[in-house]
Amino acid sequence: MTILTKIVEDKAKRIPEWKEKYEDLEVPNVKRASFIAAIKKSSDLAIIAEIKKASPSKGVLSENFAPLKIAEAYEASQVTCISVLTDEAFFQGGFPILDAVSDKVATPLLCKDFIIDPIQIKMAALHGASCILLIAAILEKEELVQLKNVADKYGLDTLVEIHNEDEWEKIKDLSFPLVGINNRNLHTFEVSLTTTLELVDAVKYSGALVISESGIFTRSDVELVAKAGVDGLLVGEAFMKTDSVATLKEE
Ligand code: IGP
Repeated sequence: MTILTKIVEDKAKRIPEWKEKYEDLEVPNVKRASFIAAIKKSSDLAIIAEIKKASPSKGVLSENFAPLKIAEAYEASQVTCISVLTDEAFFQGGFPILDAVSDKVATPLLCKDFIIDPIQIKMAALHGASCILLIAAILEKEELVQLKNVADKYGLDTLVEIHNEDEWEKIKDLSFPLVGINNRNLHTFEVSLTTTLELVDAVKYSGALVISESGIFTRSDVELVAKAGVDGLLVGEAFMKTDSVATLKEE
């Protein structure tokens, strides 16, 4: 069993408890900072900076994890958007973190989780997200359509994530406006920026905005994927470890 399968099994177990807690709550009709609009508006390469305490592949990334301080530092560095890990079991994140960050900053927020059920999208909306992640590797085509519709209903944008040609084939006629190419294989944890280089042309040709996700550490990594034509980057570990948005942004 791969780690991704384990994560999804764990999520499935928690759904009943979340349904009970959140099903009757109304999502207020609030004006959310638009995630996709922020990426479109960014004249430079968009940067989505992630708040991630730990990961199953790397263990704890930040010993003195202070999510609100990180969020403020990200906002001060004028990142385009912020991604907040809300998975507890494997990434030591949580919805309370998303909630607190959304109170603190105006930067559009991505709820970074393994979404398999509409209730999780409601939770993202209730805790201040502007965008949700849908992972093509764990969802059937019909589920992707259904979950995207739920996000639309709550006024949330959707970032759909792919890692290979088959996943692109699965989503390519669904007209997702924002597509992430994950350089990390979530089954094996192997990371290669070649993944972005191989998929970027097809995704761009469809008219979607393209984000290169994971494994970006150096200025030359940035240049490699930027040259390939992506619209933005999603960076976690490099920022969590070095607190260095500037090193990737500066020429
Ligand atoms: C960030 P990195 O290698 O910079 O820390 O990666 C982000 O792309 C990664 O956390 C991620 C992720 C995911 C996490 C991409 N897709 C799906 C959980 C679920």
